[in-house]
Amino acid sequence: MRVDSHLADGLTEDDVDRWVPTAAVLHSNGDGLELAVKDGRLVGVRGRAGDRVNHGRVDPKDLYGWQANASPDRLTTPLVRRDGRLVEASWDEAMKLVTDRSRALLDEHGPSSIGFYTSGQLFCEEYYTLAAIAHGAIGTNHLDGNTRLCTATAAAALKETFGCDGQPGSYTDVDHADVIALYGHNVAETQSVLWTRMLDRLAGPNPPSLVCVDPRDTPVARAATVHLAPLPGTNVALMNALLHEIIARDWVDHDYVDRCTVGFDQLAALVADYPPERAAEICRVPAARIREAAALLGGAQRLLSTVLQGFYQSHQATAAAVQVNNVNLVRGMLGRPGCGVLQMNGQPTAENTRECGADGDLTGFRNWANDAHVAELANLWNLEVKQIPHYAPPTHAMQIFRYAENGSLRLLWVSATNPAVSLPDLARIRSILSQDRLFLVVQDAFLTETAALADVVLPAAMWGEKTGVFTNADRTVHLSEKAVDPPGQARPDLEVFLDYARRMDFRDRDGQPFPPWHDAESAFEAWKRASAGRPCDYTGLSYGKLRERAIQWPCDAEHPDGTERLYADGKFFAEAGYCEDYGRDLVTGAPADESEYRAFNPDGKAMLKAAEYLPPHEKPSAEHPFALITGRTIYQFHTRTKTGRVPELRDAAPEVWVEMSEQDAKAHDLSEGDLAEITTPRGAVHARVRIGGIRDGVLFLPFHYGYWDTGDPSGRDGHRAANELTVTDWDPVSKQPLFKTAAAAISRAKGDR
Ligand SMILES: Nc1nc2c(c(=O)[nH]1)N[C@H]1C(S)=C(S)[C@@H](COP(=O)(O)OP(=O)(O)OC[C@H]3O[C@@H](n4cnc5c(=O)[nH]c(N)nc54)[C@H](O)[C@@H]3O)O[C@H]1N2
Ligand SMILES: Nc1nc2c(c(=O)[nH]1)N[C@H]1C(S)=C(S)[C@@H](COP(=O)(O)OP(=O)(O)OC[C@H]3O[C@@H](n4cnc5c(=O)[nH]c(N)nc54)[C@H](O)[C@@H]3O)O[C@H]1N2
Ligand SMILES: [Mo]
Repeated sequence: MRVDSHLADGLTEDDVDRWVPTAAVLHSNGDGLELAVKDGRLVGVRGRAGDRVNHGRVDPKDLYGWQANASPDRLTTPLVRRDGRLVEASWDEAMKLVTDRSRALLDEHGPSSIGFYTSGQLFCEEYYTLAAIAHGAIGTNHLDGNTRLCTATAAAALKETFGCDGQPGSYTDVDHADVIALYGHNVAETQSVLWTRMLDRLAGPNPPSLVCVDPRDTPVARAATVHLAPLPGTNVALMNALLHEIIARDWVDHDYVDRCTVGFDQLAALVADYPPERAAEICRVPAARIREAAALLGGAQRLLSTVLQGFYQSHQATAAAVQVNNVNLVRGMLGRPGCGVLQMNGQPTAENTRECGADGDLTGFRNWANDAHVAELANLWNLEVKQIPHYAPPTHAMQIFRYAENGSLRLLWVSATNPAVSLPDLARIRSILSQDRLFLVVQDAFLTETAALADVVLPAAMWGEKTGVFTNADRTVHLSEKAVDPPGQARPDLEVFLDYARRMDFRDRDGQPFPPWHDAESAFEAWKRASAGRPCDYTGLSYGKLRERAIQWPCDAEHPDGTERLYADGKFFAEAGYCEDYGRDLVTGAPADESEYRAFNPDGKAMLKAAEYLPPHEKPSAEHPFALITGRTIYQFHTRTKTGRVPELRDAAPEVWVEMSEQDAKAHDLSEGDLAEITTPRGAVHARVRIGGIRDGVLFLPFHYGYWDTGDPSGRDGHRAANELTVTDWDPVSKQPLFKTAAAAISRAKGDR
């Protein structure tokens, strides 16, 4: 058994005072780790050999990333804006500004003038508390997470197919599958330990076949048996052709389809119109290659499918992701070892944002349109039903920013996310966040591009400095314990939210303080009660039990050791009275109501939903001839607030670049290393050219590079962040923004050569 570890220079394991159990927070894999502590400081990390997820292996970002906690520029005191400048203040002063403004807004404009934009990087206890405060105590519908940019489509695709969020598969499916299909998922760079698990299979006996769908020549594509490189934004056409072949050649498990699903006839009728030749034309992929891929999917005995941002950050995101569910369902490949779907998460704790209802759903995967679910929540919180908004689904992030732009939302509280770099169309986002009439609270560990625009900045304790649980993409729950004290006056997010609730004097129906919990463990116990009887049931877990090992939910009296795979018994969370959502039209996003849902799915089966392909809204043109996509590199995490402060990672990928094919580079007279200007109707970015590794007609920019380390964190004249170029637009079903479809031009930047 290999256990990866890294300790500060000159130290050995003998020097370490304590090892503190935790899990990785720089991706969604949930790798089990232990932090090394010496003299009250973090000095290293090692993998947990017995952990079900990583068996001791550690991703390069996790090996070095812990050093960011000790950065000299951590925020250590609250900051408040005075005469246009951010100056140091006490917690009392800062919180008084926040509570005074909250009270004034509640009195004058009501709860809808207040909104919260949170993260996929806090802990479960923190999201549950924030959901209780926003949806319960304040009664605003405006609470969402950056999970909207990340895994909103995973949740939506699971809801459309299974009636409810909840990952069907398990990572152990990697060990058993004979075909693994990866759709828009560069697992080698974004969940490298999961990739090593796949590499183990490829190097061992009976290696699986790999299908990779990605316009770039990623490490996954290079290892694949069949690599399909479609033009960006054409995933639905490709999926329909794959389903066409599977159905036309009758690679269908009819018994499973009859027993467990509804909608097969409609699906078969729609994909009948998508022979591989039609998709080949749309996607610019050889028809023969599509047939090869279909034959692998159709001949698989144990098929594992994974999906991520190449599908999710696209204009038909949910429609495409649902077709992957359909492939597994028509093949009867679910709920057995090696047969699974992983609608992937991205961020370490995105699963909890979703479960707790901090992201556009109600707590515990409850259905906002089901009055009984809302009443249940009101009873749980001991609040009046009318206190919990349920006139519409909780507001999605792009709409929250729209309300701020319009001026109906006057206080925006941003926690653990950096929208001034990560949202699309940054010039617009900066102008929304810098308005005078918007009171902006930013809770972060660093003075980010977003914090630089705030009225109040609250210094947060990070992972390693606070205790809580979080859940990875295959439902594995880890406990992450406090190892060291936070710097200066930085405080855990949970403490800040509870402090706000106490200062606001929120009360329940009996006049007791709300929320009634007071620390991480009491918040977890409250969350367990909220999850009871729901798909994400945590009632069988406790901090004590999680100290022994990580466990997959649902975990209750019936399943005290957790649950490896959902839907093994062919039963789904899809019964109309139980489901999380009544579903939507995959093309328009129009919601169905309860009676429509019951008519389509009277017995609570899995739903096969079909969708016509629609071309992207912004198509390449004479002026902007390229399809622009954006994404990640293995060494950096998001806006680099952590990885950019760690020399090993910062220097491994120090500056933004643009990838283009050799043929395209030649046609535009660009060579390796040239400084290019990439433009879209929104803005311009300057980046060095890298040639190769991508199909013709497509440009790729990593989105990690913002402005905090450029001398002017405001980014006002910025030409570095990929999101200067992206468009304000989203998938109609999941409302996830389109980071992977825009039309762009490229030319040599002025002054180069
Ligand atoms: N190193 C590193 N790891 C990370 C993160 C990080 O920032 N850095 N972030 C974490 C988070 S939050 C997330 S969400 C995940 C994201 O993990 P991934 O989704 O694996 O990463 P991305 O690079 O965003 O996109 C994946 C691939 O989609 C392809 N793609 C683009 N457009 C299309 C298209 O139209 N169709 C298809 N089929 N493919 C397309 C891109 O070429 C890219 O290789 O990574 C997690 N892990
Ligand atoms: N163009 C383009 N844009 C994208 C994407 C893309 O592929 N292309 N991907 C999208 C995706 S999938 C994602 S997930 C987003 C990520 O976008 P962001 O969420 O904006 O990225 P991060 O840099 O991770 O920001 C997290 C912030 O939380 C802070 N933080 C860390 N831990 C804590 C904590 O415990 N408490 C508090 N209060 N703060 C903490 C960090 O310092 C950091 O500032 O970007 C999205 N934007
Ligand atoms: Mo993400």
